[in-house]
Amino acid sequence: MDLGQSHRGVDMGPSAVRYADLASNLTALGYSCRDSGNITIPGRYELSGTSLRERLPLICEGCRSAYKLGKESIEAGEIPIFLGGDHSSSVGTVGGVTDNSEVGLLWIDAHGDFNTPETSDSQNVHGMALAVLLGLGPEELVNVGRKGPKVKPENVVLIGQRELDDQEKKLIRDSGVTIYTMRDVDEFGIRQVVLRTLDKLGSLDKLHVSLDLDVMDPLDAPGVGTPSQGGLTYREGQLVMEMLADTGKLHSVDIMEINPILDIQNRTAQMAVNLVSSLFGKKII
Ligand code: 4U7
Ligand code: MN
Ligand code: MN
Ligand code: MN
Repeated sequence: MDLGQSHRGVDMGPSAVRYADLASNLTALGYSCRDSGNITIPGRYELSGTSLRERLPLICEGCRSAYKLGKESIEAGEIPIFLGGDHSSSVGTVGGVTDNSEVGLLWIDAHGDFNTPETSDSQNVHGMALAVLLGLGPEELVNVGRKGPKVKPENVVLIGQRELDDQEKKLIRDSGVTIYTMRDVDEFGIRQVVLRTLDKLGSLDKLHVSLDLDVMDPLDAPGVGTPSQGGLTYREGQLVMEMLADTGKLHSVDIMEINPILDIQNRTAQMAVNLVSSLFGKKII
């Protein structure tokens, strides 16, 4: 899905990640891997405009499909990996994987995605996804899959932010979520940030990782629609994933916002595959 923002091409993210051999990397780690194909959004190419009002019903439709697939995958005992697409898809994916149980949510992103239609200058839904999951924003999106908020603020940790809008900052502060911005990464180091995150979510035995590739430094991961200087280095990203793998609590994963049109030789998709491999337990030695 590319409806949650304004650059075309992010709907090709899943193809780029498949091309970078996600499936065979997981198989090499000893997993069996099932690709359930793409979610199509009927009517997407007949859209005439870009207004939120016009796009919202289609975004809800896509999120409902993702919700259903996520719920079914969890019920089948799998660890679903959702390939975006823009980050608005996570309204569906996170909803689906939290249908049966309480799950800790890690939102790893250059941005907070905590806007509402009232605070957002861009009106892009990918910048509202986390707020929606906490119950703020358009009612039809908040109620995708099941009514109301999908996660509790005390179960949410954001990591890697460096670009927050003014009103968004206030919403984040008032919400009760935990946030470790790039300043925290600079001051404490990424290892300490992950340790504190795991401590905060320590009472939960399931973790959903929502990875927006724009959290990485755009010099390493140029294939994203909203790049932001000063991101995580490749090694920092790898350590986050390795430490999360060590918990044995991985429940589900989003790989979001890869735009192959803006990428250089599929570098960002390749990085995503390397990060996911570490998240699934790949070790250097
Ligand atoms: B992403 C932004 F204004 N905050 O709301 C907005 F800076 O999913 C960016 O994290 C949102 O990539 C980025 O449009 C959404 C902007
Ligand atoms: Mn995002
Ligand atoms: Mn982002
Ligand atoms: Mn983005």
